[in-house]
Amino acid sequence: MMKRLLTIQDISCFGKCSLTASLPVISAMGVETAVIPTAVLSTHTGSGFTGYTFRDLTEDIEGITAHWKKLGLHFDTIYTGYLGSVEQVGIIKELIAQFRTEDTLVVVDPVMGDGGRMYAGFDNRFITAMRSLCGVADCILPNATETALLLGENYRNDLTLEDIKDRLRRLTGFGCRMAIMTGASPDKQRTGAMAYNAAEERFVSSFGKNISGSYHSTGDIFSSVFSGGMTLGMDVQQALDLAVSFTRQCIESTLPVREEHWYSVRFEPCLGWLAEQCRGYQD
Ligand code: PXL
Repeated sequence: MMKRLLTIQDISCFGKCSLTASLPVISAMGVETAVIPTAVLSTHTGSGFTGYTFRDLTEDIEGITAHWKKLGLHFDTIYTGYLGSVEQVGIIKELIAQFRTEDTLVVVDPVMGDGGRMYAGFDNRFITAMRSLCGVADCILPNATETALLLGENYRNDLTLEDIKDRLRRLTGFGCRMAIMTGASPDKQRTGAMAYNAAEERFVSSFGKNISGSYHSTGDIFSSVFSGGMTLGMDVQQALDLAVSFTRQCIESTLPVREEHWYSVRFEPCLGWLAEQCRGYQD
């Protein structure tokens, strides 16, 4: 049986992030992907776009869930990303409780900000709600900015390896089994991700050559590959290595066209490679 993943995030109609990045990426990995859109936006809210439309879809979620319950659908993985409102976070916690079975992996990417700044539209109430969603997850995948927001600390861009380990330990205090810091840079040469498994008290990391600059959508792409990889049965090291390597390739593919492609990364030429890496894991 093909593995099945449900991802819950917005559709930014233009801008290649959240669903319009996750869906092609996870499908290319050979994992069946169902979606619940949390909001529809004309573009993402990142710097460079102003005047975007935003329609919150909170009201639709309970109807979708009720229908799916009648169909008896099962998901191997539930992966949440950008959520549209505080109220929605509670509804999604409920959805997870309803659909989770013993073998379901719940991945929460607490999308709230980057580069030390919170995205437009979020506030302290949202951070509190996101902490409680992190508490029901198996794995959470914050970047350094989201880590600071969740822990109620000031953002720092100079975290050492020991600082990263300290934050990961404290993040698992919310109740999740594993916390993974994405875009983690323990020194100027390397960027990647570091995971802490609280039950085993074990760290796993994957770093590649640092590429300077900030690239929109790479968090969503990283979380998608990690979630897809875990769904296929990779271990954490394999899923992290694949996510780090694919994300780096997407950035490298964007560098020559960065001026006109500032709003996201050019992931499309890299999908064939990703599919190839996953072939051996499919049933
Ligand atoms: O890539 C994260 C993300 C997802 N969805 C929306 C966003 C952003 C980041 O800016 O604005 C709508």
